[in-house]
Amino acid sequence: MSEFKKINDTIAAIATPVGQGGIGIVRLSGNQAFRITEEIFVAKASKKKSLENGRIHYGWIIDSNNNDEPLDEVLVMAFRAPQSYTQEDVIEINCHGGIVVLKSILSLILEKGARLAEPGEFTKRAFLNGRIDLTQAEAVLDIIQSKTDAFLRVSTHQLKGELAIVLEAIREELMNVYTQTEAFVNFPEDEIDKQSQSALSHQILLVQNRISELLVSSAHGRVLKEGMSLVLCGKTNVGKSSLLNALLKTPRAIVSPIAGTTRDTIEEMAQIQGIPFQMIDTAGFLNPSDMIEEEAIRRSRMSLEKAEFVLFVLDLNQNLTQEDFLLMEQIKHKSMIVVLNKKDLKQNLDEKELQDFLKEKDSVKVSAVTQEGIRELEEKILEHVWQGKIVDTHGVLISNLRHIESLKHCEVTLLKAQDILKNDMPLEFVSEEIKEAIHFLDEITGRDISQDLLEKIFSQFCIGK
Ligand SMILES: Nc1nc2c(ncn2[C@@H]2O[C@H](COP(=O)(O)OP(=O)(O)OP(=O)(O)O)[C@@H](O)[C@H]2O)c(=O)[nH]1
Ligand SMILES: [Mg+2]
Repeated sequence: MSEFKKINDTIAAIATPVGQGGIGIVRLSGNQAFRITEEIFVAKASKKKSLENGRIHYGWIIDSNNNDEPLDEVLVMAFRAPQSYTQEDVIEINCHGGIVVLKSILSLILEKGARLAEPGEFTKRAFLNGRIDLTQAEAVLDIIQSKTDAFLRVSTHQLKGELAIVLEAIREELMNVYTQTEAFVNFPEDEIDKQSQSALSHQILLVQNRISELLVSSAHGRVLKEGMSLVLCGKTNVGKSSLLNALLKTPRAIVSPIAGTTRDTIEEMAQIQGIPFQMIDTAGFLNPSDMIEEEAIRRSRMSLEKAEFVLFVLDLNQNLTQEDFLLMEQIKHKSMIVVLNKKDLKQNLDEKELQDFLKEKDSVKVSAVTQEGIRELEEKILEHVWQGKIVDTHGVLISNLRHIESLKHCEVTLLKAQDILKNDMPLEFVSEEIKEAIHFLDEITGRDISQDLLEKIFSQFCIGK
């Protein structure tokens, strides 16, 4: 990290959310953190002002602008470098959780010489000081933003540094290849023989396979992080909104026997066994009777176009109509489950008419009213998401777009290196490609990253983290 300028100043920020709470925390990091705190804090027991490392001190913050009047009763935690979050001297002041008291304490700290921290600056310092790598820093953000248990688990593994360990092992392999190619480049009298050439190619292939595996896992990682969009579509009155409510387990959408009840698209996040889904209920798709319905249909179509997954709903109680067939034609290429709803009523739908459409599609009979079949539908949705593969959330799962991009670049570079070897081109070129591949890995872990990219990553954090 030598290219980044050394950090000398002391930063401070409110680390807890704005609003009322049991406690609020103001945090300082830097070589003046102890001095500043000692100037505004009086310990109750000893009346001593110096803060002992690794202890929690009980006392008062005093207001030097107001005759040293007590400002709040607090607990002060003191961490000397390098045993702290940032590896610098860190102080955390636990005060009462009100915005005025937090702001007053922060102002005192800033008056005594600290600077207001930028978003994510504490974590950035932890990275710059070498306590964590960039994937761990990003895991901190993922944990804070995690919407599901499953994604939280993945992020925790990343925070422990498991992704970095995998990437470091890959990097070592590539370094090994690089050293070999450089040796041949630097000692051209030792011309590479066919056997060494194919051994090198094999080594590169193994690394490339490992990267491909990580990229395959990224599809699951993305789903865990952001959720998959799932659109409910079908002609009017088949029970789309009832089904949405059944999956959400709450009466979110209005349901009624009147055709055209849902006019605008309704979007709601839901979890199925800890996996997040963006569920979108739509209005019917055909025969608008007024301008509002026309707009509703336009929106429904837009949602359908963007949908990663479709639940196509049919009413078992009704015969299939022209409208159903028209819709089937429009969505036949989508990834979907056909939901045959209203299983509790008499079946009038002739399944033979559906034979062709259902040939390569999964279907399930449910009743949104009695909930029969809903569990089976959920299982089927999950099966489709994982495409039969069990996701091992205990292992490493790539979910960050930045990591995915760098890994893709790395993969392409390794393919190029193999092509060069295959075509007996000069080994310098192979060497160059391997160096480039290592650079892409280093971009992920932060070993080799531009200041701009670093700023961009940490700007997504909140102040105080
Ligand atoms: N018996 C029975 N009735 C159902 C079932 N699902 C929905 N219904 C009824 O069917 C009618 C239409 O349901 P909705 O959920 O509003 O249907 P929709 O497809 O959203 O309709 P639009 O928004 O108008 O396109 C309501 O009276 C529901 O109570 C079911 O599984 N069994
Ligand atoms: Mg509806």
